[in-house]
Amino acid sequence: MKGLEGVKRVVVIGLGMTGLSVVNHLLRSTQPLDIKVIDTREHPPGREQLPESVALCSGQWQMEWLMAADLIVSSPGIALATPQLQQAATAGIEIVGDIELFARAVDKPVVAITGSNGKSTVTSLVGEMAKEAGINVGVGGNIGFAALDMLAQVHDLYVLELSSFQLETTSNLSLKAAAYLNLSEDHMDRYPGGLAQYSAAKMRIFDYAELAVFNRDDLATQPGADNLVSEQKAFNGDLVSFGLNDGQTNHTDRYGLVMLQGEEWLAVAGEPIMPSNDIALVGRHNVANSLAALALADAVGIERGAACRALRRYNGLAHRCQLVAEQHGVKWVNDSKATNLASTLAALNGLQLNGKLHLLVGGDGKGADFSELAPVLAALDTQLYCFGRDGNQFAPLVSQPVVVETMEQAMSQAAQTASAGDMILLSPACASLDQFANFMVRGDTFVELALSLQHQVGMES
Ligand code: UMA
Ligand code: ADP
Repeated sequence: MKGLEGVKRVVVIGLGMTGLSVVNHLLRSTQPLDIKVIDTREHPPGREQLPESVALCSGQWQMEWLMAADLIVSSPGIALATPQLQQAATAGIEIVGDIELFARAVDKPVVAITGSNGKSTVTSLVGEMAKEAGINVGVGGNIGFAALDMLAQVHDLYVLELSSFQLETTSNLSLKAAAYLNLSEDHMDRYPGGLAQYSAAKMRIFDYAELAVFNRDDLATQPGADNLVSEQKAFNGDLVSFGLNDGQTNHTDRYGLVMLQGEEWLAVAGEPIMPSNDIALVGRHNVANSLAALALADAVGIERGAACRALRRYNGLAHRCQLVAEQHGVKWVNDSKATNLASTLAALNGLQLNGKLHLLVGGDGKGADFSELAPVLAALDTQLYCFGRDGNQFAPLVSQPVVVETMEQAMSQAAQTASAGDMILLSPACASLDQFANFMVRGDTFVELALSLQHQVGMES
């Protein structure tokens, strides 16, 4: 198999979505490989789908397997700093991730997207633009469809969402274009070196990119911005930026906004393309996301007309600021994918309500500092409901928080006090893993309960 020359014994760490895709990818190879899987969970999710020919050790590490491997393929949920992996690395055993295997195997153009927020939105937008142009496109990666599974079918273009975890174990990913959307605090529990270490992982997306797309409203995303980190490779490709202004201060500022007869338009190099109000997605952050998607679409030659049709039509993924119920004048909005502070701030930015905002926050805070939320909440008429393991970290941000254990309790209290004109918004600024299997289950639970509670709005118990 290309990129696996001389490899016989492969140990895959993790049997989630990634681990299983790695095993299936390796099994598609004609090269004789001895594949073993280790997952530290007692009951890893992929067990039932694992072919019998592949040995599994679950609930613990199997150091004998690990130290005898020619190659270790580690899942993104496992930190490279884990002592067992460090021991293998010190012994000179190569450790890669699924995206590195994808990079070694793929033979069609690839564009990739990273950033703290907006990755899935931009990834799916570029996918929609390509489909609209009649291109047979594969869309995957961190978005929830393992990258290697895309290789089981033939595509002419790949759009890849990449997390910092995936980029840490990727070294040779050639890209037609790469976008780094924005940087804000997230996953601090995995980055003891703080934001600089987290950003350095994201910057790796530019290592072999022909074109770098960065955010001129967030210059931390510009190649080389993290020159504090010595291992950063110098970027030699082309550069373009996107931003919520007319740019044009230098040649890289191609994707921006212009005013035309009193109306705001998306523009490329100052040329108006379409009114920003025609974008089906709502919110200022989605204008920025649309510009980034346009830049990537242009880089792979997607016809501009098709790209604009996709922007007019595509109204987004579930669990991102989605209106899911409206009764008695009260809106219930599911933003379960807001798993960090910046995404919650984006949901609150420009929010205009006649009534009160009932904001549900909490879960696994991943070591973040939430104090930036306090002035934003003070400027809105807000009742804050705090739930989950780290819910109490939000309580000091407002004068009269409601602190409960579960999201369900928060929702029933909000339903009792809400009245016409109010919004009940789940935008938790935290991961869900303390109380839910993932953010989708948390969002689905919110929707289910919203649909039953919406009729009880305003009925004090
Ligand atoms: N785990 C163990 N022991 C193991 C292996 C995993 O305890 O031996 C735990 C991890 O710590 C983690 C969980 O199991 O809590 C899942 O880890 P995993 O690496 O097996 O995850 P996958 O099921 O393969 O899903 C991963 C991404 N998950 C993570 O990076 C944690 C998915 O992104 C991604 O969609 C999928 O690969 C396909 O590429 C999810 C995510 O939360 C949506 N990503 C983070 C984010 O977006 O913020 C980075
Ligand atoms: P990601 O894949 O990076 O998590 P998503 O597109 O799934 O990004 O959106 C995650 C959360 O971030 C949602 O709450 C969404 O409303 C918010 N969001 C989307 N784009 C941006 C952006 N450009 N800046 C800030 N928040 C954003």
